[in-house]
Amino acid sequence: MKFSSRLLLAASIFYVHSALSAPSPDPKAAWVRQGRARKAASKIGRRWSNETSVPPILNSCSDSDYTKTLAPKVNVWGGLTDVEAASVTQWLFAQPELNLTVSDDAGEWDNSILLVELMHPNKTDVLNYLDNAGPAPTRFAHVVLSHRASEEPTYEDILVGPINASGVRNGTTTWQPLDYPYTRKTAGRVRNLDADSEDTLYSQWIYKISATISDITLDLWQGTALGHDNDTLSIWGIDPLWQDDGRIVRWDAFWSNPVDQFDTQTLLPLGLYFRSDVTGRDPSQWKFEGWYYNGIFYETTDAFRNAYYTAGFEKLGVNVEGDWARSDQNGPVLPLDTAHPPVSVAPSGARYAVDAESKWIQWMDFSFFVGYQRDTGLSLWDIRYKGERVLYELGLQEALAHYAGQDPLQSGTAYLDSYYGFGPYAFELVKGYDCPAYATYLNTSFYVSETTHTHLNSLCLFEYTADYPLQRHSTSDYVSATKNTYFTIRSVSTVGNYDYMFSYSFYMADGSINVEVRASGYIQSAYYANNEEYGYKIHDNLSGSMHDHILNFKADFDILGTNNTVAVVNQVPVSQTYPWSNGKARNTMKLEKSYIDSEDRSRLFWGANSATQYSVINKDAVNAYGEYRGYRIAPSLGAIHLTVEDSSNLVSSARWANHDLQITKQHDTEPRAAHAYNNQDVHNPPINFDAFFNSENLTQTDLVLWLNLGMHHIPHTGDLANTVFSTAHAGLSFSPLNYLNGDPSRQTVNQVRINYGGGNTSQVETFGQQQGSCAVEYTPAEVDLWGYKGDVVVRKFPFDPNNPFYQTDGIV
Ligand SMILES: *[C@@H]1O[C@H](CO)[C@@H](O)[C@H](O)[C@H]1NC(C)=O
Ligand SMILES: *[C@@H]1O[C@H](CO)[C@@H](O)[C@H](O)[C@H]1NC(C)=O
Ligand SMILES: *[C@@H]1O[C@H](CO)[C@@H](O)[C@H](O)[C@H]1NC(C)=O
Ligand SMILES: *[C@@H]1O[C@H](CO)[C@@H](O)[C@H](O)[C@H]1NC(C)=O
Ligand SMILES: *[C@@H]1O[C@H](CO)[C@@H](O)[C@H](O)[C@H]1NC(C)=O
Ligand SMILES: *[C@@H]1O[C@H](CO)[C@@H](O)[C@H](O)[C@H]1NC(C)=O
Ligand SMILES: *[C@@H]1O[C@H](CO)[C@@H](O)[C@H](O)[C@H]1NC(C)=O
Ligand SMILES: *[C@@H]1O[C@H](CO)[C@@H](O)[C@H](O)[C@H]1NC(C)=O
Ligand SMILES: *[C@@H]1O[C@H](CO)[C@@H](O)[C@H](O)[C@H]1NC(C)=O
Ligand SMILES: *[C@@H]1O[C@H](CO)[C@@H](O)[C@H](O)[C@H]1NC(C)=O
Ligand SMILES: CC(=O)N[C@H]1CO[C@H](CO)[C@@H](O)[C@@H]1O
Ligand SMILES: [Cu+2]
Repeated sequence: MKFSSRLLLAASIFYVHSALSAPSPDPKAAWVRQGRARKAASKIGRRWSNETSVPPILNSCSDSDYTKTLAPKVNVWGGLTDVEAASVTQWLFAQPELNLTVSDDAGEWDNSILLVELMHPNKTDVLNYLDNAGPAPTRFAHVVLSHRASEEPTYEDILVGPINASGVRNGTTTWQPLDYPYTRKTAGRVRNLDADSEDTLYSQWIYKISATISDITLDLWQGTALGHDNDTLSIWGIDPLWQDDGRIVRWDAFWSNPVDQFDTQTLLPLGLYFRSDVTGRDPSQWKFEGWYYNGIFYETTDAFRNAYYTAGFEKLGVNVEGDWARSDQNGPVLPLDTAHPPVSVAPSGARYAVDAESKWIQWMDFSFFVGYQRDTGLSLWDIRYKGERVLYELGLQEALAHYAGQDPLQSGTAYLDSYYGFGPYAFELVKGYDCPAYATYLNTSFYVSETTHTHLNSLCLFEYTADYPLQRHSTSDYVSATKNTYFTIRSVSTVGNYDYMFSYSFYMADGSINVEVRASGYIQSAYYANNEEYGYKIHDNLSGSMHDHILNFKADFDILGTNNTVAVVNQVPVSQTYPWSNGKARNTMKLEKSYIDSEDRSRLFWGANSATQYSVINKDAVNAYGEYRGYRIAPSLGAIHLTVEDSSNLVSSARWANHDLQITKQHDTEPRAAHAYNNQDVHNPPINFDAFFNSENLTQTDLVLWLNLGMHHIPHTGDLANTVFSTAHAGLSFSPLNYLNGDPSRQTVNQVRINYGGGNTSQVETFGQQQGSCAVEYTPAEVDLWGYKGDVVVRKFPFDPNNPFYQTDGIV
């Protein structure tokens, strides 16, 4: 443990004022006075009516002191209740044809339950409920089964329902194969390439191959990978597996083990690779197919061994863990760096309302529901601005990390991370680091092995005031400026070596919504040899393996109704003659306006020089000046697509990755761009995004935008020990376009106009800002991090709601 005592920061108390409305002879004294009074008056847990027009009086410094509210409707994306999940689980075990074994007892030839979660209802039914006072959609559970009691193991998606708050309804609840949301119709089944346990794979295959050259591994690296406690090497390889010509082929590589708790393995490649054909479930039928070392492929172990023991064989160096690979403080302490840096505080407490149980959030003129799923983690639903729905759904679909290299391991790596899932890896946030200390934290849950794991404090909500104003203007007699305050909901998922931070931000100021993703954590590096064309040399024998991160987001816009159109406004250079130009052409520019009318023309790029504006508009909704009301869609940074064309690794499993933005007509049968098991059958994946494009008319109909964000990541020395969020960053912005008749930010009182002249100030206008301020003790700004707990687990079969326990290692 790094901390030797509880972090308690003593008692320097300072006072924060939100604003002053009038000149004060001794402002400091006034802050102190008001601060004390306000603090004494602070209350926890007020209720705020769902009518936004009733302004609550806020005057507390407490952190999670949000206003409690009640969602206007049931959150139909909010997940199963504990009772529902337990009931469905129990019911599944009672269905003899499913032939299920409890996960803890299941071996690699037994069927088991991988997932029980809420099936998202169809949009058609939800809109009827939200907008037409129809009934709440019938609830179903989405269940994933692992059929391993078979020579041809499969994953199987099924639907179980109807269910209600009491759970399954004996007699009426049934299960059915689920394939309506997938483009491939195989009764919800997709083959399972991972049915054999790691134990079998390693003990019966990988370690046996490693043993055939343990003399060489000892000689090269003073280590072995044999499955013994004293192993200092590990072996692992490509994802997805090669799936060509009906064969399943692995490439594996040797890596050094970390020598301490730091997760350094992906920085310690050793440069030796082997190929094996592992088609089928019988290891005796698997075939070893060769070694690759320093640019040479050896078809047999004998060939490799003979070469190795031949004089002149070049033995390459080792990557050795050191402080360069550890994320702790390292190097001389910078001037004054031990002093505490500035912190942000919320002197009036939270200015938002939350229904924590329903996960419905209201901030200023925005409101939305929060959804959460195993595959994709956080999603936002029914996002409204000034009472009107702007987006029905906004959320991650898939995250791809596509590597390249001269070696087969980097060349063969193209992680599709929803296979691992963003939900299970959204760990507890670090207060004061991942989010401001005063943020509100919510839990998220996911199902694994007949339990529900809850990641405590894994979503955060907070307001933040940017370090630059939203608006300002100076003249010779006044200056005006407006604070730039926004609201963010955030989660972080650590999928293996990488940490992805997802932030959705709302700007009261102008009504815009931003989507941001940042990446940190450990890179997957390459062995240096021969990889010059695929990265920089970043350590002794290490190459920063080039890769593209591409993350696909679904944005189901509904601008003033579901019938929308995508408008394109292109700024072009022209040579134009005007009635007043003496017959001479003037070199100038103008706008070319058009619409995306068909799925035949809806797979798009942002365009050169940022000269193309895309927006979602409603041709049946014009503003006071006759322009169509809409939202503009623009990249703010790193809105990129995959460099690799027709990837040999991915084949048809990530056809969403090669454009910047793509538009389809909304269908309940096309809810997601990718399936968690697309990597199990890349030639014929459960969801092939190409199949969404079938020439449908996109004029004034319900549209979905599929938007890619990412980074072309060529790691350099600064990626060691970890990639940093500041540069590995991408974002999109959705902003009102002729949507309102003016700039809505003029509504905020958090602006000032100062009239001045002749060296004097004659007026400070603060528009009725709360003079309120409160004493902020330093301690609450610095969180007590000894409350960090990890996951809490509740057993579902048998259902044992009263005995939760803490566990962090049973996560699949
Ligand atoms: C507020 O809640 C009440 C009671 O739940 C409901 O009748 C009313 O329609 C809601 N108002 C809005 C604006 O959602
Ligand atoms: C049920 O699964 C077991 C393994 O758990 C298997 O041995 C058995 O053959 C299966 N029964 C049927 C009817 O498929
Ligand atoms: C959702 O819509 C699809 C496609 O229309 C349909 O097959 C399916 O039964 C619907 N699901 C529910 C729960 O109504
Ligand atoms: C669930 O449905 C069953 C059967 O229709 C009904 O008896 C029960 O009251 C319902 N439970 C709830 C909480 O609505
Ligand atoms: C439904 O059946 C299960 C056993 O299959 C039983 O444990 C449960 O109590 C029943 N539920 C209802 C509401 O009858
Ligand atoms: C590692 O342990 C195995 C048995 O557990 C032993 O045979 C072997 O000699 C050990 N290797 C080294 C390098 O110590
Ligand atoms: C998160 O879970 C913990 C433990 O179950 C609970 O005490 C806490 O109230 C939950 N937080 C919220 C915001 O629901
Ligand atoms: C959308 O447009 C279609 C075709 O013009 C029309 O039939 C439908 O009623 C419209 N839908 C809505 C919700 O306005
Ligand atoms: C799409 O539908 C609109 C309105 O129904 C029609 O005017 C237009 O010609 C259609 N576009 C295409 C490409 O078929
Ligand atoms: C500004 O204030 C000073 C000092 O109070 C005063 O002497 C001067 O006349 C003022 N000037 C104007 C233009 O009001
Ligand atoms: C090719 C290369 O740069 N090899 C280096 C590997 O690392 C050792 C030190 O660990 C160096 O001595 C080698 O030159
Ligand atoms: Cu990266």
